[in-house]
Amino acid sequence: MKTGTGKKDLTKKGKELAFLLRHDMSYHFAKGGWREVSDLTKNHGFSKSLLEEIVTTDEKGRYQFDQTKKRIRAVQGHSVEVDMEYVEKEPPLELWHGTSSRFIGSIMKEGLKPMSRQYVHLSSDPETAKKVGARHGGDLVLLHIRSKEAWIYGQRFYQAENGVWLTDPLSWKYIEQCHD
Ligand code: HQG
Repeated sequence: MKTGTGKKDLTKKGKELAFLLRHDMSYHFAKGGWREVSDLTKNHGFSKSLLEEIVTTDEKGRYQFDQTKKRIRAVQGHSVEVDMEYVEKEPPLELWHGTSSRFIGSIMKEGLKPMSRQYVHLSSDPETAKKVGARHGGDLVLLHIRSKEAWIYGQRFYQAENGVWLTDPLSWKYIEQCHD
């Protein structure tokens, strides 16, 4: 007997959930970025079991329930202005950012900007950064970030529950393009 949601449906509802938890300007998110599960079940066609399935199977660990399972949130990636209560954290020596060659001129002039999101997103390994960069099409460019040095000079870093590193706009001074 077939159980659970088909892979295609799960991907579609996952994308819808990403929008509802990161980008939905019509919703007033609670501090921490939480949204009521009851709102998603009553108004957006999610069942509790579907939400559980998305949270547990999401390959990037994008979502999280609170302890009571009455609220759910995305752990990073927001465009809506919400206080995620991230705690500042000392970063490792180096971090990575993958992007498209068409953005490079501007990045090396203006630094990395959050663009439509609340923070600049960085990866702790080059392989992950390459996957992130490949989403943008064009020629992939891998950037090496001297994160510890930036931190020493006052740059703030945070780490989301799924391991993604976040920072405020970052000067080009701490960024180098990798050539392999
Ligand atoms: C670029 C995905 C021009 C930046 C991933 C990036 C990640 C500039 C694009 C997460 C710039 C923004 C975030 C500047 C930055 N001039 N372009 N000054 N500064 N850019 O998608 O980092 O699947 O908002 O290089 O896995 O690609 O959504 O950021 O190419 O963790 O969970 O502007 O999104 O996660 O693109 O990806 P994005 P991102 P999810």
